[in-house]
Amino acid sequence: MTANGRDMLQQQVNEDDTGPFALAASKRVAEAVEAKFNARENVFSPFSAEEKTQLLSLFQSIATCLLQRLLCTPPVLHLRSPLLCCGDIHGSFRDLHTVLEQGAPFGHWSLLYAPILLLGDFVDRGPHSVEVILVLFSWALLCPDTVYLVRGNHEDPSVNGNCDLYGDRSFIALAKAFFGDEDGSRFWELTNTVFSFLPVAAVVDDTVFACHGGIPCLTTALASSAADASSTTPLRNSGSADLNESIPTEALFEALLEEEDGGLYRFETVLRKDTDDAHTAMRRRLVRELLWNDPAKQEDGAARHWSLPGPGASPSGSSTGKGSVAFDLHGFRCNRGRNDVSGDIHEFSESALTHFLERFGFALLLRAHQQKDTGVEVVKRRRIITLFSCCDYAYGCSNCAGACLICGGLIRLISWYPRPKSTSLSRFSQRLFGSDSNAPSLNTQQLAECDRRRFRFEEGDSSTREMEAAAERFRQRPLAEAMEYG
Ligand SMILES: [Mn+2]
Repeated sequence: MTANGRDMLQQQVNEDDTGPFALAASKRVAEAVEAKFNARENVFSPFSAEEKTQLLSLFQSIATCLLQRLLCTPPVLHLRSPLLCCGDIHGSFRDLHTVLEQGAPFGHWSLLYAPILLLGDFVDRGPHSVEVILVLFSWALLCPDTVYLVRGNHEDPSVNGNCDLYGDRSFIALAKAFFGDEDGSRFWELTNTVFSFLPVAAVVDDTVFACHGGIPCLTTALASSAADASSTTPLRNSGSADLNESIPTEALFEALLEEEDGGLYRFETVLRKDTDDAHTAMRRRLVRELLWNDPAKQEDGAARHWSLPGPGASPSGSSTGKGSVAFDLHGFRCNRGRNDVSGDIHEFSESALTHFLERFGFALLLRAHQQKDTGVEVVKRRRIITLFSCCDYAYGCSNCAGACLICGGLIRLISWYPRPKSTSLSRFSQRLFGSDSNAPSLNTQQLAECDRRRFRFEEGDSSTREMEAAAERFRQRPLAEAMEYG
């Protein structure tokens, strides 16, 4: 966290009576921001300078109070279904609004049907990162038992402060455009301070492991000491140039799962720091991988030992196979899809996934981090669900948004697309959020009776294919006809 952000928070924490005031501030901010939103046009009415000053002042109380709560929150949440799970929001207030509108009667945060777990990447790329944060932090404070935020790789100042990469859609640029340079910087710093305290994963019903990116590369203590004893043992990941960073052990990860004090896993940035001592480096790496890793699309790396590219080679050549690297003995390799050549972040194989799930007693991995045409994708023999909860992610990319409802051993996949500008939402949305008789019951009594290790997908492979086909139809037809999907 920046010195400035820390000072601001310390100053607020020292004031005893921030709690009730922050709750009132949250209500005011959530209502003020929602009132300005025109869902039909996907635009906000302008905030006056005075309103912005008030928002920032109220937000400081909200962030401070949220931070105090996060100080007492473990780094891995342990949650019970029913639970609505969402992936990347990326500054799309429209999609956050859709979730609330469909997830709560009258679209009011106090009436959510089921708790919501949001798996990170709240900011960057979309047009309304500032408004998303104002409302999300307000909800999180108002709804400690129904709104859960987990950190994504964009909840990091090294990423959301990167104007070179994200231009005027970077979070820092939007914050400055909204509040002005000085106040915008303060808002951005304060937000990133809260980000650094967010939990990094969640476990649902003791069975579903949820995080933004993917499973981390872990080693057994035995293998770790073998690596220490023999410098020639190639335990580090292929292509990894790290010198100060050891592979985290499974025991360390187990401790993280049960950790009461998240202090060891709170980092301003999860990207590599050369100044870390060995223990800090290992923990930072563990969090970085949870936030950044992806499942490998192809499993051919183990059989084909491609060499690393030489100096000056383009990392983007991986699509042809040239420059790709083999999985290491843990089933991980450089994440070439994200232009990683040094092993800072990884792709993991199906065997790595199988080992992870069996080792820690999970049935499946729920994650976000990658755009999918239908907003949701089930792969690796139904053991990975990817959620992406913002429509029209990038210009020219007319993807649907997705989410899933975990309930009583069932997982219902959900997919939606922006409503046509001039048409009512109701008929379309009812189909999406399941008002039919097959919708899972929200009777929590059933949860105790269900076999938590055996999830049944309400939308099977064929339905997934249907959704993909529907997404294709969306792209090819005028928006008004997209309403017919269901
Ligand atoms: Mn991401």
